[in-house]
Amino acid sequence: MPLSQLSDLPDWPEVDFAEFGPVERQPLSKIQRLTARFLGRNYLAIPHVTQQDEVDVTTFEARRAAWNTARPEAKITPMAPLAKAVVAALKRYPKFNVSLERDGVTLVLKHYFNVGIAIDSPQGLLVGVVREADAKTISQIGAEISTLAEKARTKGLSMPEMSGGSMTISSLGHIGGTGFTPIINAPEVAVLGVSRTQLRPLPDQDGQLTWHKMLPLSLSYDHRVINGADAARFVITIGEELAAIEDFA
Ligand code: CAO
Repeated sequence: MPLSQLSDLPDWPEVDFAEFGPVERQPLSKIQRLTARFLGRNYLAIPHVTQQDEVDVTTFEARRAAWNTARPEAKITPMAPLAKAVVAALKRYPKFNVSLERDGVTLVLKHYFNVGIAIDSPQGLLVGVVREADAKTISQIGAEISTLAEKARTKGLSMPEMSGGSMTISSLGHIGGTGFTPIINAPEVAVLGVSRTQLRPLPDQDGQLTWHKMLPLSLSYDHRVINGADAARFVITIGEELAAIEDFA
């Protein structure tokens, strides 16, 4: 279709569903209505590409399990270490910690490291922001994510609690999936999707198969600002950073 015809899309189909069987109508919640508008805009306005990869979390998961066994009262899920790993990757690849201004030609380079966390609430999807994640420990970030998630699911989050992110993490790892294509939370330029850790047999140097825990990561990025090679390196860095974590305090 020629570009000039993009605005010449057919009208949304108007269907009498009752013709096919019993139906009922339900309005979207306030949050769903807002999210639908923003997600729709971001999906249409940003040229998304999603880098799909798996990082080896065998060592990371062994250390996390040992930590959680020793301190069941201070259990750590993968989210807070992932936020720390994202901060490290943002430091290494600052072109991910930017926003494109409305003029489309000016980049805002951010010197702060605020990580957004997508939270599934009964009213809809919300993103709570952990500010200054670079200055916080994994435990502190974990506690903050729990507080944000609890608040999002009960009272909802205020605008300041949802604003100012450098980049967002959206995890479906507690449910399942092997990959997905998350939509960028504009004006951020990338979002990290996390799926469920999988056990995979992989050949070692001698060709013997050994079991590895592999974490599927899906990094959607704004291709106006970020190139595929950068995205591939960014995801690999996250794997390296997770593997380097020894202390979950
Ligand atoms: N692989 C395997 N298990 C995982 C995992 C992964 N990638 N990520 C988390 N888990 C496990 C946790 O370790 C925890 O295990 P235990 O019950 O054995 O302790 C369990 O899943 C539940 O984790 P959780 O959901 O309570 O906590 P979390 O820190 O992983 O996530 C939160 C918190 C708020 C991010 C999450 O609950 C949530 O709301 N995610 C939804 C995000 C979403 O809907 N995104 C939208 C996608 S696109 O529309």
